[in-house]
Parts: sequence; structure tokens; C-alpha cells
Amino acid sequence: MIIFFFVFALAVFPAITLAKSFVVGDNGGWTTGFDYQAWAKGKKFKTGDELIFKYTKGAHNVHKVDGNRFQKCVKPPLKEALTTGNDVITLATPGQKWYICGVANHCNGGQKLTITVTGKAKKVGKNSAQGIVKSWIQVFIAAVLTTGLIIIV
Ligand SMILES: [Cu+2]
Repeated sequence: MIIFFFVFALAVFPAITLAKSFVVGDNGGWTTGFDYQAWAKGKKFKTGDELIFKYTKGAHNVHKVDGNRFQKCVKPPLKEALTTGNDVITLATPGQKWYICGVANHCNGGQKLTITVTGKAKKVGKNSAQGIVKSWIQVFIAAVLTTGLIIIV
């Protein structure tokens, strides 16, 4: 019962809805031979959300590109690539975004993703712990609401 109220309280508090993190390709990760447009289909990307590109370091990388480079798989200089194997990109502004892998011919092989981000532009906090703090506040408020509901009932 308590858990039910807790979940209910979380659900009815949209004002502080958490930003979402999307692991690109889910368990498949960022790799070749994967249909990223199919993966993105039906997902709602909002400003403040994160994309996480997971891959074996060295096997792939991530370039944020424009639509033209995306179409033609034109790689930017390697030094501009994200290469950690666990690259987190915060979607700070609305609009269409394009990402490609710059390793070998992977982009031509389909390792590319385009998404459309909705929402208002957000200042990306320099402190990445901000999101975690926010989530704890949400849990706290949910807990308070839950307690309140239990007392009322
Ligand atoms: Cu690749």
C-alpha cells in the first residue's frame, strides 16, 4: 500500500519530472548492424534529456554532425570525436540532432542516429550531480506526499 502511494505521488508530480537518460541502442549499444532510426522511433526526446553512447573504447566513436554531414557520412576531424566508450550528451537545445560513428566505414554501414528534440532550450548545468540532487528532491517530495496521503486515509 505504501509503495502504491509512493508510486502514485511520483506519478502525479509532473512539475519536477526528471530528465531521461537514453542508452542509444539499449542493450545493443552503439555499434554497426543496428537500426538506430528504428530504435529512435516513438521515443520522445526532450531538452534536458541525455543520450548515452556505449561501446568498446577504440572500436567506435561519436561525432555530432549537421544534416549534410550525416547524409554523406562526412567525418569531422578525429580530435572532435567523443571516444570514451560511455559518452554522455545532454540535449540542451530543441531541434534535429545528428550523430555518426567516425571509425572506418561504420557510418556508411548505418551507424548513425538522428533524433528530434522538443522543449525549450535549457542551460546545461556544469555540475553533473545536479540531476542526481534533483532526483533525490523528487523522491523526498514523493515520500512526503505519500506520508500525507497515508495520514489522510
Ligand atoms: Cu563505429
